[in-house]
Amino acid sequence: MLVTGGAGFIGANFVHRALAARPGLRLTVLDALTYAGNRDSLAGVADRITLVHGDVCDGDLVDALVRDCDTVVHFAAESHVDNSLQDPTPFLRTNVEGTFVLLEAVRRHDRRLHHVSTDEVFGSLPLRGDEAFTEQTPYDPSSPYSATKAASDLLVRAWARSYGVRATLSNCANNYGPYQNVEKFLPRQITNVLRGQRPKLYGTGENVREWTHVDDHNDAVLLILDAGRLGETYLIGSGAQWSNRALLELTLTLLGRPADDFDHVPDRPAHDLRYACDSGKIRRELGWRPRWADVPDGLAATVDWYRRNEWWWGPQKAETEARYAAIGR
Ligand code: NAD
Ligand code: TDX
Repeated sequence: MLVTGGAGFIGANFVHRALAARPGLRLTVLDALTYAGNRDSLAGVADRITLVHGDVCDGDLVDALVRDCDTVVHFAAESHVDNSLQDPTPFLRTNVEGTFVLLEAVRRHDRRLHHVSTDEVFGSLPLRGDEAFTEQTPYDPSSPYSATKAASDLLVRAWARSYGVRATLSNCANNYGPYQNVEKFLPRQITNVLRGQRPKLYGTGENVREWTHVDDHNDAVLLILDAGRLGETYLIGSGAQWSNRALLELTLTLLGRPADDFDHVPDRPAHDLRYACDSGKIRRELGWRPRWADVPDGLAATVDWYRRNEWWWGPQKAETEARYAAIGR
């Protein structure tokens, strides 16, 4: 198996999970080790994998790696909305061109591909109401990040239809869990509190996200690899919708701080109001169920992980907060 972006948050958790689930698996990670990639996330399994430090846009390298595997799981991406608003260039390159390069290699060598994507491609739902995205919802991305993910999804669908590439796609809701970069909402707030800094809430904090534990996401990916129908898209989400404000208050409480001990900062431009996925298809067809359906339990475990693993997140923290300070958030 070739895992692109396997030194990132979801990819590294996937590598751990896939090796545990499939003891004989031979696994290669292709990762450019950008600011978001971290060898330390793979420390416990370093002797069981091959880590190739390289770029998914490098056609010759990708061709050789794809030729030598049966299955490709594609996580590699630029993944942070705020960064995409500051400079979209690497998003176009990695998310669009990188997926194109991979698709061409998969096509040449007739390999199985699973493409990992996000519910952000569908845009924003109204704040109130119980509407949710489905596999049929038209794409309507708001940010440069989600627009490039949407483009990559459409390339995968077209390569499956036009060339018979054996591909599946998944669009998952917001993930949380170990090894998530401290630029993202929950790790940023948890590590702020652990460092004695006040958490930062964008705008009013009424925006709603559906929080899915990274292990539940990765179990879904493993199920799709085993039994997903080729050419199909599967939406993945725990069903647990939380406003940013409510989740921040819970985080503060878990860390023993008053629930209102945070700062409001200016809102993100084009800030999507609400995401929610109807994951009925993967539940019905593949029997997927989230094991961490209860966010307070999953968040408590995640807070505990960040408490115990400052060696992992400490080196990223100052630079990340300096980037936020530069944009006033
Ligand atoms: P991440 O930013 O933590 O990790 C991305 C990884 O890709 C890093 O290891 C980075 O070094 C690597 N990478 C970046 N550019 C590369 C390049 N040109 N060549 C090779 N490797 C490169 O991201 P994540 O949160 O783990 O997200 C992984 C995937 O899951 C992305 O495709 C993202 O769109 C999708 N996704 C994320 C979430 C979420 O909540 N984080 C939810 C749904 C879907
Ligand atoms: O400091 C913050 N304060 C804050 O209020 C940060 C970093 C974020 N927020 C808000 C913005 C969002 O409404 O919290 C919410 C979550 O923010 P992010 O962690 O940046 O996630 P989001 O923009 O929702 O996108 C995430 O989920 C979908 C991932 O980063 C994407 O890669 C994934 O595709």
